[in-house]
Amino acid sequence: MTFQPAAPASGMQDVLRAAGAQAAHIGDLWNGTLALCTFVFVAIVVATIIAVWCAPRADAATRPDTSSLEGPERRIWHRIGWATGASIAGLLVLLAGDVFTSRALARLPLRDAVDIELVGHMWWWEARYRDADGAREFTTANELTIPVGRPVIVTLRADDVIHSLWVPNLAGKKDLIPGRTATLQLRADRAGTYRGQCAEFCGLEHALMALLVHAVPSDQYEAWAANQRRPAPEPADAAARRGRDVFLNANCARCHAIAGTPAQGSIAPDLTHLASRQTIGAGMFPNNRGHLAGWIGDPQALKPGVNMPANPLPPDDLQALLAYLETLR
Ligand code: HEC
Ligand SMILES: [Cu+2]
Repeated sequence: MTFQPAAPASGMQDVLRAAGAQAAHIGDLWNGTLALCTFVFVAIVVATIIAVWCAPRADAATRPDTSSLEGPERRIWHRIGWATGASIAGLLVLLAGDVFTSRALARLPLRDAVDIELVGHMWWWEARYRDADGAREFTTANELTIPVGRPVIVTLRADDVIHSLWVPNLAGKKDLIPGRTATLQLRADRAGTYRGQCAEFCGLEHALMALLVHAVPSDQYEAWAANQRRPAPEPADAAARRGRDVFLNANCARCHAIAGTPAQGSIAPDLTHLASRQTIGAGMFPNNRGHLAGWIGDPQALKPGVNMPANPLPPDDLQALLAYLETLR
């Protein structure tokens, strides 16, 4: 299989390039830990060199000069005491850094947060944007769009097996455990597309289970959300209309939903606004006609083990179906 990951424009899973408040706290903890450990490492190397340098030397002809060992034992115990104290102090500093980081992470202001329920499936992500007003809710898959500067509460659930969400540029890692819910709070402070990855082995396609997070300015987010709330647009031309019939008559609707049509399957990604996503197959392939055609014809060839059957369609039907899918903006 030739595998060309659909690389996002920025933020290729880089913990050291924080693009949000939570990742910045974790980055600070990392930098502090690295600085302290580097200092300890250098100190130990220097002490070792000094000890080797000053050690008594001998060869066949001369007896070792052990005079440096004849100092009072108290002095050696002193040094051991100091070194032990310094080690404990260093560990306490790390512990304090850890505690303060946890507190900082828990203190993200959450007023006016975007509320997203993210469900891990083998091997894709279902995202429900929740709202106190049920009519404003909508569902999408594999790509989140969030407003820059506004907090996001991601409620995590797993449908089948354990998964883990990790978008390193934005936040730490959190497990999705069947039967439990967890939450991850984050805020993007810089616009960009950040790649996340399932970080807990969840089966055959674990490595091909990515999630893109698009952080965009607030007005762009509102426009995107308003569009996602709308049902799929009515196909404008004959080819797309025929494509919709192909979709509804093939078995696609058993698994997939397209709002505004009779297709209401709920065990696979919602396709209502498929064309507004950059990738297909959980961040794996660019969302274009060629990859869609390959995916629909033989998804196993692109993502072995995937829970979607092959759909050998007559070429005309396939072209019409592709034309229809491209209208799902
Ligand atoms: C048995 C259930 C099932 C059927 C039937 C099915 N699919 Fe899928 N489909 C899936 C699953 C599961 C995925 C997610 C796969 C993954 O990424 O691991 C998927 C993914 C997709 C995607 C990529 C969506 C995304 O955002 O990544 C497209 C497009 C798609 N299917 C189109 C179709 C079409 C068109 C048909 C009918 C010809 C169809 N599917 C039939 C289960 C199904
Ligand atoms: Cu997973």
